[in-house]
Amino acid sequence: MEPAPNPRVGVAVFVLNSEGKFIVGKRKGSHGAGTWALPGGHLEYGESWETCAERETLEETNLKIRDVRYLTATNEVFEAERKHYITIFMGSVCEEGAQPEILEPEKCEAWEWVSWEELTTFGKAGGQFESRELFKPISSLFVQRPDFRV
Ligand code: 8DG
Ligand code: MG
Ligand code: MG
Repeated sequence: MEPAPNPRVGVAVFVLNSEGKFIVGKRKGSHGAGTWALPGGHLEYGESWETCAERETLEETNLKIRDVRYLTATNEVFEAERKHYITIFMGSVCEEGAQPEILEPEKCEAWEWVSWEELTTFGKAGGQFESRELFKPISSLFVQRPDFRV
């Protein structure tokens, strides 16, 4: 058997607007395709969590964020893909009225603004977002950090 791969660090970003809504995107082309996730990506060598959050958000949405802060973290093993992630969830705000752009169309189908309450109804029968599936690390956030709120 192949040696076990090392855990990697993912940084996921809640980008909030003045209404307290944040951006979610439909993933494309990599693991979790078709599911909804936050802007974010892999922590690079030497980077702080804050810098990674700013860089990934800018690369993926063209939004400049501020008040970037640590919120919580999860530990997730994707057995089938033999991937293990520590995910650092960061909070931030964007400029009033700013809108996300799809800068990586090969990785993202759409960006949308949702509230925390709406996010928790993704995939729930009978709800407005019934047909939407959450990226697994986000469902894990609900399980591993049940008291967490943005
Ligand atoms: P990069 O090459 O730009 O560095 O990476 P990426 O292509 O943008 O990576 P990604 O898959 O978007 O994010 C890296 C990992 O971070 C992802 O595979 C698992 C973890 N992660 C979570 N939750 C979230 C989330 O809500 N959004 C994103 N984008 N990543 C997340 O655990
Ligand atoms: Mg990225
Ligand atoms: Mg990404």
